[in-house]
Amino acid sequence: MTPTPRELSSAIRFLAMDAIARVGDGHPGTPLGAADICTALFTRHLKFDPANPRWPDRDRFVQSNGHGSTLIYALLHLAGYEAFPIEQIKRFRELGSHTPGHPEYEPDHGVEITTGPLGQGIANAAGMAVAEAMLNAEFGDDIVHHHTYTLVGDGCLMEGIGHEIISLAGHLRLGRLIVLYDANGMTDDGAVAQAVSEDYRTRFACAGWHVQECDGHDQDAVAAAITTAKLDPRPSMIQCNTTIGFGVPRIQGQRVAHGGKITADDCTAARAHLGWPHAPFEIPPAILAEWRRAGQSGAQARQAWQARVEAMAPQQRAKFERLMRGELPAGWDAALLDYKRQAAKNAPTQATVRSSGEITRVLSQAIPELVGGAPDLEAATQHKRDMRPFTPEDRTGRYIHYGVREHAMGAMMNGMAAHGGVVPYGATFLVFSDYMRHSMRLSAMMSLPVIWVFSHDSIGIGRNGPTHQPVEVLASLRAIPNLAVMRPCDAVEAAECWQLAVANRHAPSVIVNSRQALPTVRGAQAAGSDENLCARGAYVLAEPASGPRRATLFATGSEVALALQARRLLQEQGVPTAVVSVPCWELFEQQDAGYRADVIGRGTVRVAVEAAVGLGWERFIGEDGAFIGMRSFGASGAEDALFRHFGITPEAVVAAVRQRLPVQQPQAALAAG
Ligand SMILES: Cc1ncc(C[n+]2csc(CCOP(=O)(O)OP(=O)(O)O)c2C)c(N)n1
Repeated sequence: MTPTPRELSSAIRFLAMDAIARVGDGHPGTPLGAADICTALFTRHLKFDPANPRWPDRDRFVQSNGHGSTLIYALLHLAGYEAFPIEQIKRFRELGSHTPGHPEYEPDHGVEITTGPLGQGIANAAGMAVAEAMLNAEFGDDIVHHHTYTLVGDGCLMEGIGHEIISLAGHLRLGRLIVLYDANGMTDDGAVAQAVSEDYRTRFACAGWHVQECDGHDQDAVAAAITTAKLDPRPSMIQCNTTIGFGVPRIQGQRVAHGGKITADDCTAARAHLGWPHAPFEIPPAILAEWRRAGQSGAQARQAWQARVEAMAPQQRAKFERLMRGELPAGWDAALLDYKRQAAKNAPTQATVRSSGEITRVLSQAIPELVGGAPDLEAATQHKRDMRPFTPEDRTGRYIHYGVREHAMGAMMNGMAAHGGVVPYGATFLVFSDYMRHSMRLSAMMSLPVIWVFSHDSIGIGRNGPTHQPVEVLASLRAIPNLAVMRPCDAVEAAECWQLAVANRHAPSVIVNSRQALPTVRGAQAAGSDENLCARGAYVLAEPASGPRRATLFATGSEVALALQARRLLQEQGVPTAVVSVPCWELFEQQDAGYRADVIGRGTVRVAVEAAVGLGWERFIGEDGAFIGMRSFGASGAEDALFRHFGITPEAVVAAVRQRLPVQQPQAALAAG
């Protein structure tokens, strides 16, 4: 007999419940409450093929309320994903399992993105929908036409990032984005009404969304609403009214259902309540078969799609397949190298943010899939250049006007990178990176190739004052594992940092630029060679003019020129001094010990200079070295006045070196002794 819809969703409920009961913790409320919504989606709508999890034209499913992760694990198991046999469900939350506490990005196994920090998932989904719309515009419905579904709870909609996305996705008319809102009226603290009084339906509607409401436990109603949603050109929100913890008599509809413990008695009571006589982790064959049938239903569509890809014009097909592999066009960096050579030759004195903007113009011509944006800072960051905007009317544009929405930009870029087929970068002021810090952290955790570009990187911005002058941000970004934080010192290094960032398709990069003009210091050195010195993370920019090195000055970005001035003064005073440019700590740490030792110059007096707090510089300067930088927030004033006021000057560097130089015995005295 064909299983009933309720039996299909009960399979999810009991897998989730038994997994949570077994390990002793987890969040039962979401999987129990949203099981019917997801059953309707997976068995009647979702276009996917568990045998080919990476099928480019699959629908994307993002469980934004990641705390209820047993829901997606149960779905992946039931649908037949290889990495999710029943043993994995039993190993929920165990070290090394595919079933960690929150879903972790595993595109080879059906987990499209890491979720857990509430609101990220819905924003990732919007980014995926943007990528889909762009690729659809280029390759047509036959090759790219899929939906992005995201299951969200109240938490995702309460978060500010959720609101940014509602607003922007509505504006951009991301019609193939469908939000399934698990409206259970509960959060961890209890009733949503304790903290919310607006009507979400109205909120979505006035942002330009298509809005429906249905009984989230009526699978026919949910499936019908999805059908209607697909037909509407606007993004859709379906408010699915549910009971949190559905099916467990003690907890359903209660606050405790959100994250409370599930006992053996609860499991027994739920079995009686829902008519599920089966043992823990046992799914009756007929029910499993029906789920597997749903899992296999996409195979034919995928094969038909594959045939259409094979019938594409060879050039178009080659491009599509290259994009899907995440490869860059052949020779993508030729024009960039040319830019670098020109910069070395012309030695401009200009802000690195200007160079960075010029570079994006070069790169956007060489890499058509480059997708840019800056949250309302187009003029200040200059990274739009010739790019046309991506709008509801024109999906071929590659520049997104995010509006003043850093959170949205950050998480959408992650979504785009996870979707594939586009290369996202986003630019804003360094001090506002904190608004997207969580997205940055997640990009590093997932190793997504997102390029985070910043400008206005220090007190060098001058009169805008301490609110806009980052001092602690470099240190805090450097603390994020797997994130290459690069701070170029001139146009040449800017080109090198961009080359590294774009080439790295397996991790995110950060490029931090100055607002103030900086001289080209790599001119002569870079003129004769295309070698990317920034790839080493740190390198000797200037050797001592004569004699063995006695002092080593480390600097990044705008302070490299300052260090060179200090070196000149020291050389005049007879102190052989080297200057080391340190564009990227992360890359330097990957060099071999011999190279690092050569650069660091132990046994010499070591001074680092950076217009930021000194946290972490000990690794370069050792315990006896000096750090010249910021010890407080900045201030409003002229750039030059600020550098003097905070003691970040060549003279201060010279004084710090001289204080630390061992007294040299006169030669005559040594000989006599
Ligand atoms: C940014 C963020 N803040 C806080 C949390 C902790 N947290 C996890 S779930 C949750 C409540 C979410 O409520 P809801 O989305 O309604 O989930 P439900 O109660 O339906 O399971 C909170 C506060 C989090 N994961 N992310």
